[in-house]
Amino acid sequence: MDELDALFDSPLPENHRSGVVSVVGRPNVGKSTLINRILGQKIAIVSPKPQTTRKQQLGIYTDAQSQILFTDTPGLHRPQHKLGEYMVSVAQESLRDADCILWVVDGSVPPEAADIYIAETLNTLGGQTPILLVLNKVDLLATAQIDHQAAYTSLVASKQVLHVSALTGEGLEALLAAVHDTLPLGPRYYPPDQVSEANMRFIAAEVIREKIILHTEQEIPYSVAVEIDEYKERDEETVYISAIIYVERDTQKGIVVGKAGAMIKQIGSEARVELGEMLNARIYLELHVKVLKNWRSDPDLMRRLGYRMPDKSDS
Ligand SMILES: Nc1nc2c(ncn2[C@@H]2O[C@H](COP(=O)(O)OP(=O)(O)OP(=O)(O)O)[C@@H](O)[C@H]2O)c(=O)[nH]1
Ligand SMILES: [Mg+2]
Repeated sequence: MDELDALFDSPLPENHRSGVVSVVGRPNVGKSTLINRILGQKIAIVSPKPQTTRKQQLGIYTDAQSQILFTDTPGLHRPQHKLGEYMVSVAQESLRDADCILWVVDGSVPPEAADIYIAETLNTLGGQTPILLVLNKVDLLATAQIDHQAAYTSLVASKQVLHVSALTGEGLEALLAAVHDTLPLGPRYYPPDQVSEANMRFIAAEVIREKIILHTEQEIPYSVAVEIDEYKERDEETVYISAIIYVERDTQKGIVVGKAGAMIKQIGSEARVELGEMLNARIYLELHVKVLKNWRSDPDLMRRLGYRMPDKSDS
């Protein structure tokens, strides 16, 4: 808290820097984990399964010298349905406005086809924007093991390589310093205590979706969308949330509900605990499961669920 007070109280130095940092990489390399770790709190959901993040999300990091606006993006991959196309376009859009790009890779494994595809995308940007190559998950490398730095650096014209572990925090100070150096001089755009732009309805839907991803297998994590249809602060200590979980098929509904409702109870109780801690309130959470046939292939249904294609126009 003292640190935060100091940020509010002291004037900005003349050489204060700020800017937008696009965090891209293939699914599951740890982009969201990295941003949560840098901010010291969870603003983005995380899972061991790929394609967890679906929308661009801002993570605001403030210190005495700089304000860094990290944009977490969906993992870049070859899309197989309209939702995938949407996710990829969100990530590509984020590259356009960035002052700096963090290309996050899993440094514990060699590049995959998806990494090569991303490197090609980055190379078409023509070197206008500085790219930092971030080899994440170095905690998984045994000391004797060689990392895969050379294999990744050969793919892209990146001046700088950072070795980090989003899990342990190793290397993050050096990463922040390197990002700071790429940013232009600029003001503080957000108050120093603000870490995200997301509202509580969105966060609640995401936390519920994370619990579903963690407890389900195969197609279900990818087929689920969560909509908050009621969010009420009943009093200072109590929040009432009613959410609809959409799946694509009747069989999926059966699995998400579970035997005698066991699965949905488990998902609800984990989401309730986490949201309760976040909001420091007692949460009443009601979950309903509905089938919305093949919504991931239907642009109208996707829009209804909040996945709206970014405007392609240049204006
Ligand atoms: N060992 C280890 N695991 C990590 C590290 N960073 C992330 N992970 C794990 O990697 C998995 C994926 O992390 P996410 O942060 O969801 O990955 P992402 O890149 O945001 O994935 P998408 O949103 O699907 O694109 C999770 O199980 C994390 O716990 C790390 O530094 N070390
Ligand atoms: Mg993510």
